[in-house]
Amino acid sequence: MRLSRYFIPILKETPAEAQIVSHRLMLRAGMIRQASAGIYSWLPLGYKALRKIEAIVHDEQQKAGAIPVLMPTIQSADLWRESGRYDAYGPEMLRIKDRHDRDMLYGPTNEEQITEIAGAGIRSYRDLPTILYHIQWKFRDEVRPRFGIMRGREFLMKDGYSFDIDKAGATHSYNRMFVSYLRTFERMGLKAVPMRADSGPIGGDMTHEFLILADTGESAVFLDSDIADLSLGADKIDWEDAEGLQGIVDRWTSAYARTDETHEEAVFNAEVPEARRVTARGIEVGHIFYFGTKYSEAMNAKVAGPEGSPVAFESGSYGIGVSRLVGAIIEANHDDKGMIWPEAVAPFEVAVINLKQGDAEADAACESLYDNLNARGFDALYDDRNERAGSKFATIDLIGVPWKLIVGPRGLKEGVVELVNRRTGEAVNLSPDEALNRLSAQFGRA
Ligand code: 5CA
Repeated sequence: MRLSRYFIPILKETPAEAQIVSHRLMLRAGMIRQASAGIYSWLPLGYKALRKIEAIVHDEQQKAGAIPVLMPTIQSADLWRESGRYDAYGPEMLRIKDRHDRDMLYGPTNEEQITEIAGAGIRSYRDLPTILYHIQWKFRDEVRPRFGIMRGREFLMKDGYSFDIDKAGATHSYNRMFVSYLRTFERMGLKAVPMRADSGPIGGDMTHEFLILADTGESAVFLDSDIADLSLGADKIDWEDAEGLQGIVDRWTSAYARTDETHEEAVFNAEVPEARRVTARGIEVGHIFYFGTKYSEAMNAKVAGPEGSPVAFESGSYGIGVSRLVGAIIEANHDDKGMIWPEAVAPFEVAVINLKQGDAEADAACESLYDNLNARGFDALYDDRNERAGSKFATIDLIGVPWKLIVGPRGLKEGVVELVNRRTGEAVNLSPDEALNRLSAQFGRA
């Protein structure tokens, strides 16, 4: 993309209404624009970040065995009457009437919709497990939408739902999603800690929230520092190996990690040595939940069991806050100049900065680098504007491009361009070819 032709409506002033850094930076960098309270348009740069995050979520869901579908945003109230949640949901649900005076709603989640689909379509226990998911917009009429897209009223969620014949199968599905979430967040360059969540009226201990530690998080969290040091790494996962997955889940749930909803001070103090006790704040980016036959019983969604008689599905639901992740990643990756995108989710991976636009040699070198980056599969941004160098750096650093290729007449005389890392500030002079090869190696695109 050529910056001169792109649409990044950058704000000069820091918007007064934004209380947290991710909201401020997203507004300043022209990533989003508020349409009404808690409802945002995604402008080109924000939309690009959102799509990158979405692509990783899709990929990791499917690797773990989940199948993508797409359900509507508008649902029939009758479905929700079957589960009993139409009345129970309260004012957070946006209720709509169509022209025939039928009650409709803008979906806040899709348990009912998917249970109806599974009940109608899955015939035999032999077809299980089945995990279906979609990435779709949700609406919740939050009392206090705030922090930009972090707590919106309209937001993008990945919600998945598992269908099994018994508790053992449902546990395997739950563990698949648990491990898939660890991989998903790690791949985005995030440290997300699974924490025991509040299981509410359903009971049981199979519900976890995944939180990113950040000072601006909405939840207070209490954890054993040991868990923050865990990482999954690039180990190949055998998704069919129920015991192996259980082992990973056990390892990640053995140390104390809870939000204020489930925190017990006495247990914390007894289980965790003082030096390892961490009290912090966190942003909830995922929530997984086993709920057994709650919806399948209520909605009569059954499958032929091994003895032939119909058995209600054992299910769980698995959410990821896809749009919230954009904000969460910025909260965890920024400095006083702006955002610092992790390479895996960076809207632009490399910026070519022309220090002297209009200089024949500098222009030609930049065009060539830009073409080569595109040919090698990079998401490259060429700052070809007629601006001072300082203003170009300010823009590129604000939008957090992880690598800069700085090109000017002086360097070109020596045959070099400067390759600079946004996070470390480390800079090296290299020939254009060497710089391209260095980047290809860095991104594994050699
Ligand atoms: N049905 C279940 C799982 S599919 C469910 O809806 N869970 S949830 O309520 O926890 O939402 C899943 C994720 O969506 C949360 O972990 C959070 O990351 C994100 N989320 C929830 N509410 C909002 C909101 N108002 N704005 C942005 N993201 C949100």
